[in-house]
Amino acid sequence: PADQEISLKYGADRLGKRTDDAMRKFRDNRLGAFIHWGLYAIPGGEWNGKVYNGAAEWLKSWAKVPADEWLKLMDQWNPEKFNAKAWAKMAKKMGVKYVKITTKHHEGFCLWPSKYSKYTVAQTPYKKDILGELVKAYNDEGIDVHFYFSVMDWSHPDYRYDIKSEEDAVAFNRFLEFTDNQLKELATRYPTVKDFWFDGTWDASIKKNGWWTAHVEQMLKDMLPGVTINSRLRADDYGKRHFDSNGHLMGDYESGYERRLPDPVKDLKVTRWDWEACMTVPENQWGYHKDWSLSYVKTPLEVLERIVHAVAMGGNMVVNFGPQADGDFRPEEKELADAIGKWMQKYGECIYGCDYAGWDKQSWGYYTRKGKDVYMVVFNPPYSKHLVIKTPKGTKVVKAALLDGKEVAVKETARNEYNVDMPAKDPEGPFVIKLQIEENA
Ligand code: JFZ
Repeated sequence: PADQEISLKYGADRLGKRTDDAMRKFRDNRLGAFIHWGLYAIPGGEWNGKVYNGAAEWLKSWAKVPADEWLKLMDQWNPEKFNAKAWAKMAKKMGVKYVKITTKHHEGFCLWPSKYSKYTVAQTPYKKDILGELVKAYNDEGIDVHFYFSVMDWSHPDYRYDIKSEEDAVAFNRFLEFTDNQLKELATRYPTVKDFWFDGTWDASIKKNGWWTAHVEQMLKDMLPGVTINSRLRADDYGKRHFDSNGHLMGDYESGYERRLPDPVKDLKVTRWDWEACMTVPENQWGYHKDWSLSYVKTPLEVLERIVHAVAMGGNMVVNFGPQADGDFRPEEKELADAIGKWMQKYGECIYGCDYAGWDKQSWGYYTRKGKDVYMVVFNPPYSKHLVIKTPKGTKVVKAALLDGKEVAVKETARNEYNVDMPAKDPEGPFVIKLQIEENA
């Protein structure tokens, strides 16, 4: 109850989901791609002849490379095969409705010509504004652009991990001002940006400055009406992150699900708020790593299952790509984008604009729902050839059909229990059955 809550200056600004058009678009998009591209793509996980297994975008840290030495990689930044239009076509073909781009990762290198930093694309042999080219190309294909932004910045002398002295406080305040300037610059230069996804906000320095995280959210919302902001930015008065000290989500959507997903039976609480998960294709490589044999690499089918899993629980899924230093994508990523695209082309109706259905999970797969349409997304066809479904009280299934309109038999076997037949022709791979229902029957 509200009267038992503690009062917070920098807690949640709102209870419950946002219902405006911009948020609805964010939610309806459902499938996105992540692009992690920075200097780390050049060494690709190898430094001085040693290959590191850890995430390639963290190589500077694994190999203990000093910032000035790391930033010399800028002299080699010349992605000759980079073609923003080709990237946008690839995304379109994959069926993603939005792309999240690393404007600046922890290393501090900016994909746009920021006037507040020396470490930008403008100071490389390539010179051109990569971010600007991408925003235009994606938008031209009707794809929304979201900005990833790391607050933690290894290139900046004023960054602090903690505030332990007056000197730290002064330096860090300068750093926060620099960050505000960069964010204002991004919002001004690229006003079609739909979302800011903050990262690198876990240090004590930021947790002690919860006011600043609330201020940044407000600042961007004032500049860009409708913009969405992830929960990872925020810390409240007590340094509590994502959810404030009263347990309320801060920002517009939860961004804590990373390389993992909520349990489809036990974690149904996530259906009460908006959330977005993101995933890597190898175990944990966001930036380009030259050796993908060092960890398990998910198959397109496994990626697809995670996409459906997220949507079935009212979340979005963002699949990561780590482009090569030459501006092209590795073959595995091209194949993955193609495979997902082929499936989305055929079955996307059960993803875009869909939400949690509210029906009990069955072992054959997942339900999604759009209005009165309930979709069965079948990953594990049972030997019995009968797909068991259990409907909520008062809900009747009157018809079941494949997305091409071909009906499949559905039989009531008990109260609120049905058997849906497998299609006559083996669909080979995950397929979708659309149910026509009657409620309060
Ligand atoms: C961060 C970055 O450090 C990483 O390089 C990548 O950009 C990823 C998308 O975000 O890594 C995190 C951040 C948060 C969690 C885990 C890894 N988390 O909340 O579990």
